[in-house]
Amino acid sequence: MANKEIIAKAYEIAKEQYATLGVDTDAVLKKINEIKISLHCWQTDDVSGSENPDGPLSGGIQATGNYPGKARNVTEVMADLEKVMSMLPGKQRVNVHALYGDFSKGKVDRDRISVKQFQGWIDWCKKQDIGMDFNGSFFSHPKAGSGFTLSSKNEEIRKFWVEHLKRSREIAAEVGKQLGSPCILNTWIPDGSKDTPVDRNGMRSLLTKSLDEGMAQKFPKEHMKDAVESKVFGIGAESMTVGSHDYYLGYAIKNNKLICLDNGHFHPTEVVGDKISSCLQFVDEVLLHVTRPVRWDSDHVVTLNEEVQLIASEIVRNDFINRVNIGLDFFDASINRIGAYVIGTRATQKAFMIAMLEPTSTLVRFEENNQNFERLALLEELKTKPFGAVWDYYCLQEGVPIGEDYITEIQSYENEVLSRR
Ligand code: RNT
Ligand code: ZN
Repeated sequence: MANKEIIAKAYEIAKEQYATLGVDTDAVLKKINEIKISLHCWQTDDVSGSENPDGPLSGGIQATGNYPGKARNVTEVMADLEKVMSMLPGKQRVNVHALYGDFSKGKVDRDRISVKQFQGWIDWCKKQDIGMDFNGSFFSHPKAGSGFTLSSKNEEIRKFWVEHLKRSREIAAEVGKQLGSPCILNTWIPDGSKDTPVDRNGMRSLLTKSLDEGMAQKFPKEHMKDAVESKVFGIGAESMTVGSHDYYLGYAIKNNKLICLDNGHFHPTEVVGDKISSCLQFVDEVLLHVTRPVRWDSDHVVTLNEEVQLIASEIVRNDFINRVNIGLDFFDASINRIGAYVIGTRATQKAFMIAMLEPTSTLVRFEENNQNFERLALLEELKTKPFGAVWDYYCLQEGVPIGEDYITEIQSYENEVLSRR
């Protein structure tokens, strides 16, 4: 167990070291609480959901592994998320997929869902005193079996998914209204083609038609905001994705929507950190899906790496905190799932804290004076400043496990709760 006195002492030393760079660590400890991360509910159960938990996951995404103890119903999903939040400093939000409704009073299809199936989530969020985001689920469903949903040339199928989009937006608006915090409704569809398609334009025209129809109803932005999420490829849709980045960025700009940037959805050397200041020239807000792409998989548990660091640094440097909504998107079925959340969320929070501990104005001055050696040197030196001491002290202040102490806590939860499932 971490020694609290040592943590406090280490913080005092770190504080002095950062002060010599012109950085006020006490101010950082306050500001870091402005970062609210939306916890995706789907890491609890490998994107199974409550609608058809034993059905196959489809739509070009895959959760690999069979670590025991996954949540088997919404009650367990909530219990696991409560456990996760008890080990995280600061306040989070929760991000719910339409797959995770309460269908105990009868199953309704995706074109029939309403707030009724999600009132339990809203009430739970009220109890946790957190905001909630929402997603329509355009996969793991027989009507998505052909690989096309909103861009389907089958009119019955296309209409079905348009109705799902409409209903998802209505639910989101009600969520935001009841919770007094805007609900971000993200739309991602798996539509794409395994092999080289011929009528790319036809599919994209249909997608535009469907989005226009599905999003025709206006809601106050205090209640809900639409985001659209692009992707470069999916498993079984390697040759073309209807909702590509060009497509959705254009749609978002033209229709005043949020663009959702998932950092697992781009070519490997493209970085989302570079896209934020580009997109924010033309859209009001961005939604992030923070993840860790590894080879073909876009959804490994987030770790503190350069990619995530650039995302956080760009947001903090430019004071974009109120224009960037931060969500997570990963699903690893091969390790303790609670542990996956705690690692991934803390890694994201750490990236933001490191960004806040940067003497940005000094670096910008170097840059503007063409002192690029000095800029590179300071960026390198910052990497080994005692960030960890500030982080540990933050956890101490927040009353959550310090450093690796969460390992034993998660092991106990595994022994007492997860292993009994
Ligand atoms: C898939 C997208 C999408 C999903 C979730 C489950 O590639 O990233 O965000 O992961 O909606
Ligand atoms: Zn995503």
